[in-house]
Amino acid sequence: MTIESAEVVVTSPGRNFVTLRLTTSEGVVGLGDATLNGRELAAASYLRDHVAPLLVGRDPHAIEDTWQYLYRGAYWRRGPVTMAAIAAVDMALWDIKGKVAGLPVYQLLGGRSRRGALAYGHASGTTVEALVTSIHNHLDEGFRAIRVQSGVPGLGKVYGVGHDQARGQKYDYEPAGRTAAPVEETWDTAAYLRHVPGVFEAVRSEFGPELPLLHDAHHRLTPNQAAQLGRSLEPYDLFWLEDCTPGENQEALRRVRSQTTTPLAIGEVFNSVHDYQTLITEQLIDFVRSSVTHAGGITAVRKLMDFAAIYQVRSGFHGPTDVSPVGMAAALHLDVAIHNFGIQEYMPHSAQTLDVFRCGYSFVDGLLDPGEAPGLGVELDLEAAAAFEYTPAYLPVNRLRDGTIHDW
Ligand code: CS2
Ligand code: MG
Repeated sequence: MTIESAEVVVTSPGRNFVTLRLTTSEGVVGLGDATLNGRELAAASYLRDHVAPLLVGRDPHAIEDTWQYLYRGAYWRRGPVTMAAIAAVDMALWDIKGKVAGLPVYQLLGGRSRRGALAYGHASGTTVEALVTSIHNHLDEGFRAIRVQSGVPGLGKVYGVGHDQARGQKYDYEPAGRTAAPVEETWDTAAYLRHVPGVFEAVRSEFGPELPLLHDAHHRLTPNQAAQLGRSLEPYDLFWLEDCTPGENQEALRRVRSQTTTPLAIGEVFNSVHDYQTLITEQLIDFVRSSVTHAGGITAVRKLMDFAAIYQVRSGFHGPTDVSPVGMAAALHLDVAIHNFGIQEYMPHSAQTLDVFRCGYSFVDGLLDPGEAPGLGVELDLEAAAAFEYTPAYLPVNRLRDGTIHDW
């Protein structure tokens, strides 16, 4: 059996997705996700123009060799575009291998280590009252862990806060705006640091001490500000504080870690184990945030998590709607198989998206499960996909009140 065709499908059912579709000489189809929010066409071109021609004729079972061939053979290593493209190939090959074996991918990764993957949902509100309603909505939907994001008095739109929902309304927040250029938002760290502890005080008094609560600072703080926030949130016993400070400077986390016991999660913008090396070996973080889509695929993320296990660092894979259902499925197969699982982010995709990507995974009683279909368990409806043309969409840009560009 060989790879007979490699097709890149860019579709946009409500938001843009990049999917690699491999077909073997025996007609087995494998899918992989290469969606890079705001830079989708770069990943699509890397795959279509530079990788797809090299795949035709290769043995689809040679997953490790293909990964090394694409990583070392590119010469220019790492980076979000390269690693999303390699991830898509890797996922598609695992999908094929599972389908040929007649087994769900998690069985090829060592079988189940747990009944299902604990998921967390995204609650938000422009006010504390709206946030409380959103948390109730997520509990009603079956979530047993909740990410809490709030508006900040005096600021307009801020990261992670969708439109306020009434009781029973579903959360919907796609940050990438379909505009010719990124929307600009205003940020004020001091106002945010003053406001957040009170938000968690209100949430804890409404929902009690046991509900696992998470918060995403989205790369916006200096190490010292991150330490200040981590310490101010200790009374509220967070499951994790995410992206408290830009993690590229891994040593910066030494300062944060020395000042607070609030658990730390970092890495959704990382794409290689090298981005984590100091963070993991010095135990500066508690959770690895990469998605399978952005960090080189199942092969690479499994190795990353085996490395993290030595230092008792657990998984918390990135799972927003800009990871496609194929990327989410790939994460779920790892989630149920690896020993050092932590939690799985889960922003349910829209009905429009699920008309294009037919998924075999499920969310029941707070747990996600990849299902028992052979391979990854997701099918791509090409006809439905063709109905949704790519539309440029950009993530917002943040500026401080004086106009200085800041991390969004
Ligand atoms: C966020 C992401 O889910 C998260 O933790 O940081 O939603 C992030 O904003 C988006 O993936 C950007 O496309
Ligand atoms: Mg995040």
